[in-house]
Amino acid sequence: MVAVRLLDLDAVAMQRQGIIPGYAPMRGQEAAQVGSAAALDRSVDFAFPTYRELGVAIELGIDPVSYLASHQGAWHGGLWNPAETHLAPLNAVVGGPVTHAVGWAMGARLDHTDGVAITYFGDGASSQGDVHEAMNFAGVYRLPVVFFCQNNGWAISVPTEAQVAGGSVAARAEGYGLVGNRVDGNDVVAVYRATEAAILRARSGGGATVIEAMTYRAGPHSTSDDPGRYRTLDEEQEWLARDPLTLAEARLRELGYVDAYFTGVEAQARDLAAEVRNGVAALDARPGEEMFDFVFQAPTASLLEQKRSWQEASRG
Ligand SMILES: Cc1ncc(C[n+]2csc(CCOP(=O)(O)OP(=O)(O)O)c2C)c(N)n1
Ligand SMILES: [Mg+2]
Repeated sequence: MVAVRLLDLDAVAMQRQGIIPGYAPMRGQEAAQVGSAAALDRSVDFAFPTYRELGVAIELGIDPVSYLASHQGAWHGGLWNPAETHLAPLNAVVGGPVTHAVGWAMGARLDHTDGVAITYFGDGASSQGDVHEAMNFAGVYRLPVVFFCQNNGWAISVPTEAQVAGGSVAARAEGYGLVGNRVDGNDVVAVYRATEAAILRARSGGGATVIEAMTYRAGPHSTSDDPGRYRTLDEEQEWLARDPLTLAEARLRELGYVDAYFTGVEAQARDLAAEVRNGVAALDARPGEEMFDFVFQAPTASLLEQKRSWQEASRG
């Protein structure tokens, strides 16, 4: 979580310094992301992220430079291999990863594997039609899915209260025949336990769970957003008191961890952030052909034609 915090802060700094053109900060959501991803069995389960999932990527062992390559503009969706790492490409379509996860889970069922899909989405995404259809489909077919909603209080400038009728995303689960569970999204252990239980349930044929992790987007929606235009400093500061890193540190200190441990963790995270910064700054543009190469497993005739004409035009 400390490494994720520092990498996230540095990604914002890199955007301000012109090294990367844009970034969606996740500060405040470290416990929700790291705690949930830690519960996955990376050999069989598969995660479907949104555009704000640095913590999930790091916890799943993705090279941070590969993750940030999409923000640097070197590649859309990230430079890691989803098939090997079990993390799907970044998805900036709000609600998009939810349908993909349900489709993947249907495939897992048909292939008789015991893999579970976890899909990340926000409180805002929970209003999308796709998400309702995906939950209903998962309920009807009793699919192995964990619908992991990070309720971070905001969908850009729209507060959750203004768009989640009924006040709870988890409560909707019942209507789809799913189990709903609202957890403290800033408590990494609570998130881990809830996700672990949902995964075990899905793996043993018990169906899908909707987890609503109550957290807060401590920074702006993206590096082009100014939250001062729609929320108060008081609100932001109230959440700072429940910073997931502070809570985790207090818990570890209770267990007997002392200063030397925390300074060691921070030093390691700082070294990593410096290494990642150099790696991101050194990323070259990818060959342009790649925008055609990875659309379909077997390219269509019209795509090949587009590639040919693009090659001709770029030579000219
Ligand atoms: C289908 C679609 N509609 C609208 C957008 C523009 N958009 C990007 S993020 C966002 C808000 C999403 O809020 P939420 O689901 O709560 O996730 P958060 O950004 O808080 O992590 C919107 C409307 C989009 N990317 N895709
Ligand atoms: Mg949100």
